[in-house]
Amino acid sequence: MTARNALRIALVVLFTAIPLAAPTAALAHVGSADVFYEGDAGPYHLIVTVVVPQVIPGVAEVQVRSQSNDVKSISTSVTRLSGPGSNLTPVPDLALRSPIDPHLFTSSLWLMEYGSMRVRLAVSGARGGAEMSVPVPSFARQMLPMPRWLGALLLALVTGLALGAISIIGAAARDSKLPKGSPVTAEARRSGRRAMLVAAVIVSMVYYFAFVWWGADDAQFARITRLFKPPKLALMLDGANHLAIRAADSNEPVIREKVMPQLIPDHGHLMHLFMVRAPGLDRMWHLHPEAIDKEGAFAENLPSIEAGHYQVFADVVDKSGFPWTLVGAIDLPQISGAPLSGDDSSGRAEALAANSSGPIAKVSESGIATDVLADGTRVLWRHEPLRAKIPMLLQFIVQDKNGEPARDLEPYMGMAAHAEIVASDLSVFAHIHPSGSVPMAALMMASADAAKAPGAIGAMKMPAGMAMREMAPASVAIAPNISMPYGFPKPGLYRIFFQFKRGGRIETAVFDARVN
Ligand SMILES: [Cu+2]
Repeated sequence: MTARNALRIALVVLFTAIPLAAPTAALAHVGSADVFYEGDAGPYHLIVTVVVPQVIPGVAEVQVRSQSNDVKSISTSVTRLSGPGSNLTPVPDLALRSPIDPHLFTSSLWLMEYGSMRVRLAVSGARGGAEMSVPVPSFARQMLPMPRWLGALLLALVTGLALGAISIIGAAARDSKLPKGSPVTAEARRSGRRAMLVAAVIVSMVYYFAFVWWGADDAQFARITRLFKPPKLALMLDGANHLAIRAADSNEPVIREKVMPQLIPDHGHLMHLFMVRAPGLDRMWHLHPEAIDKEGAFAENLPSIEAGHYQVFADVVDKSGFPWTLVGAIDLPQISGAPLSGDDSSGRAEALAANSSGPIAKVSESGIATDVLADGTRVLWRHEPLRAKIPMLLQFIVQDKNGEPARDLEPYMGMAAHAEIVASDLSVFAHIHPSGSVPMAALMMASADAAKAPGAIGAMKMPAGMAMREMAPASVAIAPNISMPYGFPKPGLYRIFFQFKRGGRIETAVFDARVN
């Protein structure tokens, strides 16, 4: 397989230079594969973006922005997030400091394996050395098709090679026993033809097995690529408000057999279920179904929900720390259920005019959008011009009804805030926090491991905005300025549901964004 892999890598290198067709939907959030993270490596506050490749093996681009002037150098490496090999650090790559912006460091890392990986950063600077790990789900988003011209070229080369080999063997058998300068005898000609026949049979066999091998490898790669498409949800309303939730039978068996039965809690819940009414995105429910068996089936007693067609996203994290978003849809009648309780929440807004070309409501010229909630709470969203594929900080400010900074914010499921970002055509769904797009469960695995890893310098600090319930009582003060690192994956219209907890109540502000 080494030669084959070498060929595949060579082809990957060749093809990544060729512009690709529109990327297909990918999980770990739907259609939003890149990783955004904000946190501390020891004394250094960093914002990290990992642009993941379309195919594996492939090159991930790592960008690190330091908030202080005292970072001297950053080196990066990739290991598994957990399990065998997770503590074996390969030789790190020194990240390049941008000549234009001394706070910006970049490096390119090969992602060779599928699954739950992490990028390790070793920082050195005026305040000593420190380490940080950023979990990165590694998966192929698509199979690169072989261009016809390349297939034809390779076939021509291979045929020429085969014919050349056969004729060389034939000529050798015909001429090698003849004395120098003597004419070719009939006997020599016959032995030449025999040798060519034997050579043809051997070469055909070699080629046959090579093609079988190629086909099997290709099918395996296709299977893995398919596996990492967002799995489908099977949703069924049984009874007045009882929603049964499980992975659909049409998924790869791995999803039902390995992923769903072995989930780990993220923000204290095994599943975060987001139901968004389509096409207007005017109602959003963020619920936490209970696991009802060990096979990965879940159920939720729905609250009162208005009738409509709902797009459903279920965020789960498997035991390797890999985040999956299962996707489904269901038509619901008017449902009357229990009031929301616990961490469950909902948001509502005017329908999003999906194809409106005019300015989007609530986004003012100055780049500050304001949403005033029912109780007078004001939420401001300050943003730079919104451009696709550019890492940015989404900055939110929560104010009381008098416009003063809110002083009574509490952690909501351990975080300062949560934001769900949905594209108007539902092709993108991302669930982010002040620490970024990485699930908290994976972060905990990465930081727990880094703290106990031999040679770890300095204790891991908590990622930005993270306040674990175990460590922080609900009364922990949360600053009213909350920022989240994110990059919109493509141009278009998006709706952002910004969720936070204030005075014991979970609130949801809604913002619309046109990304160019
Ligand atoms: Cu969240």
